[in-house]
Amino acid sequence: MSTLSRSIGAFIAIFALISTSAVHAKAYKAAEIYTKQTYHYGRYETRMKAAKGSGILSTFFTYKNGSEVTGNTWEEIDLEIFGKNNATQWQSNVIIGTTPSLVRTEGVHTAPASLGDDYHTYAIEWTPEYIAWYVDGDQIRRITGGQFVTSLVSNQDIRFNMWPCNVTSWAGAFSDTILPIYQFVNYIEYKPYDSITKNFVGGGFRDEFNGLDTARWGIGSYTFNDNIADFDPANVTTKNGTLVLSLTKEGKSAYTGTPPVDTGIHLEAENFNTAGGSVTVSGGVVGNIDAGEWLKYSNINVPVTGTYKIEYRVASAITTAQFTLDRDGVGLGTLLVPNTGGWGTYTIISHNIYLTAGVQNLSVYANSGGFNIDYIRLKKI
Ligand SMILES: [Ca+2]
Ligand SMILES: [Ca+2]
Repeated sequence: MSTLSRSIGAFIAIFALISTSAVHAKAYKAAEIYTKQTYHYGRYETRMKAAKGSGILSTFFTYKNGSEVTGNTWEEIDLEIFGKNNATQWQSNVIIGTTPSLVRTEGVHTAPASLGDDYHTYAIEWTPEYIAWYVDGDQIRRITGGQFVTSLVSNQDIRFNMWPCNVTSWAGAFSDTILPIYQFVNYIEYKPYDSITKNFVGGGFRDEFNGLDTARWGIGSYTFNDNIADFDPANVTTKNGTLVLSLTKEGKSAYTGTPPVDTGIHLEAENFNTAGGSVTVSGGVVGNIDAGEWLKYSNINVPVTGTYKIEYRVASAITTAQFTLDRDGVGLGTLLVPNTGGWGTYTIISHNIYLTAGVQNLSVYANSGGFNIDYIRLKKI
């Protein structure tokens, strides 16, 4: 967001050359990581559990390093979850312009439930044609064309941070009685965009945060005017395949507990590992699925044993489509796909399936063809 960005500029310009003594200037310690490499058009997906509390932001964004230098073009795409109001709101932004004259488009979105109670899937799609934000597979905002799309021409790095903001009119008033608090991140996945096929393709990366890969990630060690805390490397930790960003009082330790288990799984249907038959992928969905064809998702790690609600976002213009979910070749449950009113009219259908913990292969097998599928999401109930 704007305030962060404005302030980052001021800070980096002034403090980049100053020793780490500046890091210990504030009474609170927050956390940030950023990729050392930069990326371009693609799909950026993460699953994270935001921190709750007024004045707090849990973020996932892309940023052109050096945007903050006066005279440079600013390029940034944000997804920022407010801790205020029980972490039910978040903001989408694109920031462009020539520093310090920035131009922003900001959207504030309300989620159906707190984003601080559980992990959710967040995705940013950045292409030459559009920028879109998704939560749990559902598109929440899309900008098609115009200056906010066409001005993003440079590579950007990927960042996560969690911090307390002193702009109370925007983030709410911070009180240190809520400390310590944490943002938990299960993974980040980047898939580049193929501008010819207009699909997101291989060649990116997925980081499960089984430890912090310091070849990939830099750790924030700075602050800026609107940040009530310093970014302190000590407050970036990983445990059990989870990145933890801590916000603490100075002198207190980072998270020492066991991170909450992420009992949700998000599968974009088009991300199948193998397909049987001649299905097609276009616009982020799989179509032309005929009877006997299937989509296989390999090495899915079911975190705990139990009953999962499994949801499928599907479309069909006929009444006979039907598929079976199978695990390593054994059928688990069959669903009829209703006529949703057209091939481009999507609805979510679901069933409850008992799954045992462990790594397994899940497949969607078309007993009867004639449906399109966008995503599959699993959540333990
Ligand atoms: Ca993980
Ligand atoms: Ca999809």
